[in-house]
Amino acid sequence: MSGPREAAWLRIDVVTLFPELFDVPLRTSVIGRALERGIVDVTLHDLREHGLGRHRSVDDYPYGGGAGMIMRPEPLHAAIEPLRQAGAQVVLLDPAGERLTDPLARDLASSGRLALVCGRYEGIDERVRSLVDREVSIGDYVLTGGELPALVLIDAVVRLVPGVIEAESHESDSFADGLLEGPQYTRPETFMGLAVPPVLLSGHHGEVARWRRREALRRTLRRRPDLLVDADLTDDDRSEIARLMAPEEGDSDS
Ligand code: 4FD
Repeated sequence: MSGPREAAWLRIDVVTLFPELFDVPLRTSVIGRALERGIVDVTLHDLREHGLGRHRSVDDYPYGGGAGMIMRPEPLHAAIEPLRQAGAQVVLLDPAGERLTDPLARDLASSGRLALVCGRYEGIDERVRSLVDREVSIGDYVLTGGELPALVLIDAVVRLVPGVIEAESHESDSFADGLLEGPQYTRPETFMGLAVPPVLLSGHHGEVARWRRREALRRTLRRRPDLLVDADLTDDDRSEIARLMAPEEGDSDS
């Protein structure tokens, strides 16, 4: 039985011209459940409500000429300022921002209150950057708006809020310790002639843990050796990596 709930662990305000883009993703699955349970709260703010003049205009032509339209600063300022006043950390989704990584997601998840600002058109007036605390990019590609990046950020962050999923599920995530996750299996024991590694059926928890660690190291070494520089590695891990790097050893690309 759930009595009256205290304040959500994380409040997220979203400023967007297309609040409807958030409806289905936020109602579905893990995120939908976290919102329903009140662990997280998301409030959508339609930027059009702060549009200028009879046409509620939010964009204009670029000074100096050029293609496309630029978002004007006044509507964004009007939408953002009350959220900052309320204590939100203000984040602009922008291809030129700091890359969203696992550590950044964990940092944002513990911030208490976020305001996500979604741009559209060919960009935003440069002066809007001085209204935000940080600029975040989900990767090196350009999208038609910041809404999908905001949803990616919300998904990455909400699942890390305590109580949303079992802690074990994200403590073993790829990236949680700076390594890729190794292979995982469920039934059947043999699929298309491919058997589950016997150690996983052995019931030896210690051996299973050691095997998983070795496979995580192997996969990271083969696929993302760049991650090993900053990974949390023990001396045993380092010996294992040396062994995997020796010619003829553990030479599978998985
Ligand atoms: N890679 C990303 C974020 C936003 C976006 C926009 C300035 C363009 C990709 C501000 C320029 C917003 C990303 C909207 N595309 N497009 O995270």
